[in-house]
Amino acid sequence: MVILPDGLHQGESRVKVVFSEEHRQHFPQAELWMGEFVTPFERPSRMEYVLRRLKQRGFNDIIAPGRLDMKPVRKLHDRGYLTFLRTAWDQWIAEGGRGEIIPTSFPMRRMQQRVPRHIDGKAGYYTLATETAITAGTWAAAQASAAVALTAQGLVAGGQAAAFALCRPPGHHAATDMYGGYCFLNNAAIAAQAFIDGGAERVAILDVDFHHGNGTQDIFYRRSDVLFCSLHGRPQDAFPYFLGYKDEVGAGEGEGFNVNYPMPPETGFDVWGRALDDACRRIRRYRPDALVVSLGVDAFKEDPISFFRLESEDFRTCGARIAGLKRPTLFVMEGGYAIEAIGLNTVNVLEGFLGG
Ligand code: 6XA
Ligand code: ZN
Repeated sequence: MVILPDGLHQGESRVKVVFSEEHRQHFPQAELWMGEFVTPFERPSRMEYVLRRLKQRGFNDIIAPGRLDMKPVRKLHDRGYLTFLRTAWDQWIAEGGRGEIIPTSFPMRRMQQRVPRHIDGKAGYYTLATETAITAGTWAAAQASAAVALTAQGLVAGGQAAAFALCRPPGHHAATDMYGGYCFLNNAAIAAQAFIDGGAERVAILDVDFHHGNGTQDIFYRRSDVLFCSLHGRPQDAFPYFLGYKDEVGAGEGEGFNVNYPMPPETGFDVWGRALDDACRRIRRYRPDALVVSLGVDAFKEDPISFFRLESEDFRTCGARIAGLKRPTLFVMEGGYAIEAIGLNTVNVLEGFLGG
């Protein structure tokens, strides 16, 4: 039997998975993509592909989340923002909304940053991108997704070496008071906060999703108790476009605790892997009590909305390098849209982590 970091035994103890069927309540019909309304890339069936592969590979310990503890959520997200998410659909319907909520006006340069009363304006105030529609069940699904993250976090805080929060909708673009990029509540950030609230002094978040984790960066930008490292498509060319540069290093107390690795189109594992190694070195030096991995697999070469060139096997190497950090580790699902391959790529990270 191979003894893995921090008490994981290969073949004996697989990573526990937390998952909720409630994600289905969020199923927008349309996403505005290059001038057309298309079926959203972030769709419920993504979860089926991941679950199928998990089960095929023996990850059978799949549990439902407990009730959502709003305490860490309220610590990180703005109160008005949470009220907006909870009430948006009803207000939209009451004010004549017919389809899904897609705002049309935004508080841009030199305009007022005051929350309007009208739902179109309010949604415009709280969003960072219009591809993400809000539907009747969005708030329920977002809460369930955060509950998935917190339940998995509880397993790790309780002594499990690792757990996988199979979250949908994803979270890393959700800022203190903004939704977008398919995200509403920042699941990884909420889990990191829960580690801190449970007594951790330092938590590292490693974001390997193709897109910059602007929301996570925003939430922890002035804090030194959470180190944030993000590998992503450079903002000149990739969503979310307006954050994710190398010179964003944190501010105040948080200076030096935000590390961005923006990379150009066509980046393959040679360059991406070096960035990962650098992030791992920084995380090791930081000596976190726990590690949260924002696990998107859209760095894959066939992802339809991304431009890196990772192969499926590279995700295994990625998992192995994360295991090398020897920290209690929580994996939190983010993006990945090459639908047939997201199961394989996600499970490869977990298997690489387990040493297989
Ligand atoms: C919008 C692209 C949203 C990307 C969402 C994502 N055109 N984030 O995968 O990780
Ligand atoms: Zn992504």
